[in-house]
Amino acid sequence: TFLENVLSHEKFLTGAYTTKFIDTAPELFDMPKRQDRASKLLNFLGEVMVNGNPEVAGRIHPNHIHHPSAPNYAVPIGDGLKQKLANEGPKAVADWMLAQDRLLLTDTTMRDAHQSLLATRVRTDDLVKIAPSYAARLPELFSVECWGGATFDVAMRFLKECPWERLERLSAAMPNHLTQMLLRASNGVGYTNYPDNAVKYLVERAANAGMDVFRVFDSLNWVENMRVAMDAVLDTGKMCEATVCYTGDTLDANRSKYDLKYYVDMAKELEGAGAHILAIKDMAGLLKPAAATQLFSALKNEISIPVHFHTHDTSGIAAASILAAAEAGVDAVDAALDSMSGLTSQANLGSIVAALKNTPRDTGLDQTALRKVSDYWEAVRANYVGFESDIRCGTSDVYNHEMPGGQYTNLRQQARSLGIEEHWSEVSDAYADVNQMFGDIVKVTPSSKVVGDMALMMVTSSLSRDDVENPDKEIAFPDSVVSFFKGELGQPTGGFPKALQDKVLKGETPITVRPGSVMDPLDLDAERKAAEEIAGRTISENELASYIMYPAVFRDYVSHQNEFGDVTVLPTGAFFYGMEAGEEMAVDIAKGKTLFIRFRAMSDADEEGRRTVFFELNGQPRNVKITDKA
Ligand code: 3PY
Ligand code: ZN
Repeated sequence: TFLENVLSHEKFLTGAYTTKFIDTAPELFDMPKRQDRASKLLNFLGEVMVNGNPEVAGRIHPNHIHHPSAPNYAVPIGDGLKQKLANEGPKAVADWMLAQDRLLLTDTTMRDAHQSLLATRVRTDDLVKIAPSYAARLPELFSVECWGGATFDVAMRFLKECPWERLERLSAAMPNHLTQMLLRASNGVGYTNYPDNAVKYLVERAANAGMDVFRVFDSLNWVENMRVAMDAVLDTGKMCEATVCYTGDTLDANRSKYDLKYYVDMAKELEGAGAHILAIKDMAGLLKPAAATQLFSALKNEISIPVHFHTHDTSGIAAASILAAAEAGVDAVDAALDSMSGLTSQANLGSIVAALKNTPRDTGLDQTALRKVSDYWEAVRANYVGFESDIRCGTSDVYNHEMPGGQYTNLRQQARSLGIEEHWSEVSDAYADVNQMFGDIVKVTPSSKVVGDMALMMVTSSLSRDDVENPDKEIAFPDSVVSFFKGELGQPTGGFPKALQDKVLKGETPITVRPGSVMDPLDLDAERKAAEEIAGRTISENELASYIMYPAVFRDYVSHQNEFGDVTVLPTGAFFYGMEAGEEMAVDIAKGKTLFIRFRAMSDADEEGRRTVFFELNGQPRNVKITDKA
């Protein structure tokens, strides 16, 4: 009620009100909206407690819910590279990188590490809570990778969160740090080519929401297909980190398609296209230490922009390649905080810092602060146990199948759901066969999905490579494979294997030009109208970008939001698993507006199958009725 609002108002409680209080505090009147938000949240919690959150159905639940808290600190936050970029521009940041003796580090914990270990499920609440510690205690980091890749899609699809709010909140909470994202060039943050103006719109919105460093890659290393995204980044004044994806083995003379010259030539082409930084993206973790020495020495000789190395620890020896790269003069590397490192994730950041201590490439990072932040992630990770894979150790099999770290656990999960997990070694062999059959291609989202789909199909249908290549044997190729051979992801190095392409396309003519060049531009006004129709309200420019990337996911997301409100405000334990009887939590639904929610009890189902869930909301009893679907 109005009176309650007055009595609980911050100004009233602290005595900081005058006779004009009511006129100057319009929020006193927003009762229906506030009620409404509270009711929606209680309905969501009731749903989770009666029927379970479908996102964790059938998954292991944590033994007990952790309440991770960020370490205390009292350090003023000074200016950092974010200010340098804003004030002096991207070239100045690149020059600064080149002038450093120390090895620069990007922390990937907020993006790739949880994408690769926990199916990308880490929620905004867990990310934002630790962000101030990054700002205060880890100012020496080069950047914080916290957005893009699969996070955009998963935030909306599974976590019912707005990816844009995540970015804006992280950027605000780390005002000194460069934020970094992974952008799949013309595939945006999706799995397929988008029209050029859609890619440009996404990049503009991201820059506007606080994104600083755009790592741009193409899933077939086709530079032609990277220019639209690169130019869009260059136009925003932010940093364009153009990427060479690493595959094969430069040490192996029999894998000559991807030799040292191939990588150096592509790097030069990207430098010529205006990149501020060059990334070597070793998404599967195939770059061996001796090859790293060779590659980074060559790159440091041949190009004049800083070089940034990204790899995965699937083999268990990523750190050896990182230290070799450091020795060879690489400017920056990616790593994940200790408790989120290893296996299909990045190498251990704290250990790299320790290994380089008191050497010419000493990173300058505070080891105590790193340990504290890692402790936080350890507690966070425990709440996501249901999304862990059961991989326990590094595997040299990665040099055989060459699966990206972000795909490996995913594909294993898919194999499990198809009932062929015991045949995993067949899947990994099929994956390697498909790669050769498709002409030895770069495998990274979305080309990796094409190879994965085909490999699963072959194992579930007991097809060999000979069967697939046999012109007389009818094969029902997966849609992604047909699209790949049509040229819809672009052109692979060395072209498509002709005979197989003919067989897949059954006479249809593939395109050989850049897919974006034959797509009509999106009519943004029409898209907006369609999205607003779906949402039943006006939408923001950022939401328009969400809709453009994922129309169907956006529809489900806004419908969830209309029913339950903004569930991002809930702590992770409550979001996935509900509350314990007697438990109380404080939920900040807006600045200065906190709900105190206590769960008291739940009734048996009545004759209509409905349970009553008894809560206290700010001390007052509140019940919701939820249909038990069991
Ligand atoms: C992604 O595109 O999401 C990746 O992580 C590729 O490595
Ligand atoms: Zn990666």
